[in-house]
Amino acid sequence: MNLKAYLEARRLVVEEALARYVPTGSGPAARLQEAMRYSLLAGGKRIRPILHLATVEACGGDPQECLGFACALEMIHTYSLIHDDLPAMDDDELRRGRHTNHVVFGEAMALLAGDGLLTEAFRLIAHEALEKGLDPPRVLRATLELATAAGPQGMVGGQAADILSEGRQVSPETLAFIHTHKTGALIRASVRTGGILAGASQESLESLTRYGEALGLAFQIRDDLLNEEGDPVKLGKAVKTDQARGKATYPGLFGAQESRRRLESLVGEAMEALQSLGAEAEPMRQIALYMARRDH
Ligand code: GRG
Repeated sequence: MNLKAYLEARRLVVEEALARYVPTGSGPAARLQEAMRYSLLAGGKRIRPILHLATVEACGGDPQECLGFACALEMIHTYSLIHDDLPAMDDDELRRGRHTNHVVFGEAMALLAGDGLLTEAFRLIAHEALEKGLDPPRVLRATLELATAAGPQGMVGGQAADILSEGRQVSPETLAFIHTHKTGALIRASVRTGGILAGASQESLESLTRYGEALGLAFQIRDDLLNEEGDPVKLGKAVKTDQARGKATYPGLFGAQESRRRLESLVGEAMEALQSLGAEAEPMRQIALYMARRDH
């Protein structure tokens, strides 16, 4: 299969749905809607919704039914980027090749745009489930999984640990906590919720979990390496910022060579986890291989 064409086709489906689900607003709060759309529709790889839809298909589900859930994942991811870029956090001025949300809309509106996207994500899930008559226990399980991954037991907890570790020498255990929570949790959930909504068996869910966990960590290690040696134009954001801020990173703790070795071995683990799934899981396999070589 041609992964580039697959990713591009899926990206377009997601883009179109996102623009529809978060419409241009009117009235006194129209600026908020504009701020939400500014970051949400600023490009980005859309890897979380694409992973979700690929998993739904690999497990025999209907991706059309899960498009709302896929977009909710991207909305939560975008909220986290807006808040992460704020002066109180990483204080970044460039994201997805354009000025960060607070630079354009001001800090108060950027905070609210993040809040709006996070809340809207869960509203969208409930709305789509009712509208499409989805199986309530599956939707509830997937929603619980997503909320756990995004909240203090997942991404928010990882971000807190990351901030609390800035400028300190961290142990390999703390670094693993930061990576698996800050980035890994939402990627793992993108995969697992696809399986849950598609009605995957317990055995398949266990395989999906191993795949999602390996992929999540691989994604973050690649991100760390790109921050050290990537091209800021391709990345659409500044590089070498981790070291300057005293961030805990994989290459910082283990060196670039060991990071690359670990990345390759995680991709191998992800591929192995999919062995029990059939040909329908080919896009998931290709996405795992892409993780090790992505340049943005
Ligand atoms: C503020 C609650 C809160 C969490 C922030 C996402 C995040 C947690 C921090 C972003 C900082 C960062 C560089 C994390 C590393 C991995 C990551 C999430 C990179 C950005 O995701 P991509 O590469 O971005 O999928 P695009 O723009 O392609 O969507």
